[in-house]
Amino acid sequence: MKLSEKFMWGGATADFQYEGGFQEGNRGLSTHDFETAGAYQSPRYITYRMPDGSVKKARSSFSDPEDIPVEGKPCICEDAYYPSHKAVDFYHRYKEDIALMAEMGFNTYRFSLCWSRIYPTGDELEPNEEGLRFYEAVLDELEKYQIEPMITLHHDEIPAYLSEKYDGWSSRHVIDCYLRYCRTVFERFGKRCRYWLTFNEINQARGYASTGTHRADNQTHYQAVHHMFLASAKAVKLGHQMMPGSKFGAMYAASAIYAASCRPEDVFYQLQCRRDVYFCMDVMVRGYYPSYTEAVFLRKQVTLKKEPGDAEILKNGTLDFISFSYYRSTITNQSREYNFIGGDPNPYLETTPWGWPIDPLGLRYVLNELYDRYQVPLFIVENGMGAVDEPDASGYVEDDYRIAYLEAHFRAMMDAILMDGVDCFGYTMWAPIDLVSLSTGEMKKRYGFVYVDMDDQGKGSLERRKKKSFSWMRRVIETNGECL
Ligand code: BGP
Repeated sequence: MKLSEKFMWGGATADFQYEGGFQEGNRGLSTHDFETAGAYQSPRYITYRMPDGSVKKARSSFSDPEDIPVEGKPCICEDAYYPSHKAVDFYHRYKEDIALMAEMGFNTYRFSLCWSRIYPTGDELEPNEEGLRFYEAVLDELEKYQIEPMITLHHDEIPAYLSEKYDGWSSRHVIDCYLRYCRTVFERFGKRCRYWLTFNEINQARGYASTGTHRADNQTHYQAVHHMFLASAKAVKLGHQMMPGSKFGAMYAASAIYAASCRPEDVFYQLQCRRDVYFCMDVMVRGYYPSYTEAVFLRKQVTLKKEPGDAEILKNGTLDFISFSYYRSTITNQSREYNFIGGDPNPYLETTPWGWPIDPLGLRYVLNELYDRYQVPLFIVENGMGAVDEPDASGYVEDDYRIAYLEAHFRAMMDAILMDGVDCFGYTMWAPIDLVSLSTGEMKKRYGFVYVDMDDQGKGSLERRKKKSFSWMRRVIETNGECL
């Protein structure tokens, strides 16, 4: 059993977890530059300078309205460690890293552009040439090895200035800023990149880092998401006009969602939770708000501010394919509010050291469910196992647990494609080279085929070393999944 020759195999990364160089090449500050720990850790603090020059430190959830910055450039607190600042230094090591990807046989690589590297504040009219040149150099390197790029335009972050000045995506103005940035990169990279993702895990985008808004209420959240929908649809339309043949997706956090029991109430509750998770794709793939939204908004006391023409924009910018991340399945429980990352333990499944249930069949379930629901091509853009890797005396990591995880997920993916008839045209593993974890901000949660010598405080040589899974993956790709 093997996949077609055209199947796309590769890896995926995000700039703030991988790139570093946060003050190089005229890059502007991005929301993640203010996270001293992972995005889901609390308390998180950001520090910024007030208009009178004083420095304030506040929880990034901004529970106290007094803490909301009014004006002024955000500043970094000197006594804290910020994982995004150095990350694992792809900025200086991209040649070495891409050579490793080529050695594994990747024919695609998904990476995100840092918006504030290209438009440092996000609000200026002219792009930063140095930022564009960096990504051009990355694309040159990929071309050298015939690795097809897939670019994420927005991976859970926005220029910090747009957050401070406009409260991020809660402002409609940010759509214009995003479109200007898209136009620039389409113009510059359009001939070299066919696959584009407008947003990463848009159904999970909530809070300061990913939406840039300082307010956590439902009204602000859904208004911000509405603006992201419009921005995505406009980018898709523009991209299709500027780059004939280009394909657009948006990335969505998927999970097989199981009911707590066969009690009809539990099953019905699970259906409601699934709608919460599918909501974004329903709008972006079908091009309109689904009928159930009305009841949801009523329950959540949300009244969206829409402008005439919004419905038309959504209709004219639907996605060509769906890309998604799959790490785990989840169990819903009516007595607790549904939380995609949490959920009750599943007695039938083992978990990773971070408690994420390992459920390969859940991947086959998700592939089938998505394809049944939308009938558009699918791409698994993130999947992998976060584990604690212990190098032996020579520095070698025998990551058999990772091989077992991937092998089981590849079998499930191949069953969905070859036996169930699902149209899934690619897989990029998260993350081929160790990088900083999004949820915890740690280095010890590692995903890669390549070990990076760096610890949770950013100390280490940054040397890259192949793990056991490296040659295993090369063989899988070489044989298109025949040898697992
Ligand atoms: C996804 C994000 C990635 C990545 C991954 C793994 O939600 O798109 O950026 O980090 O999850 O999560 P973590 O790093 O928290 O283990």
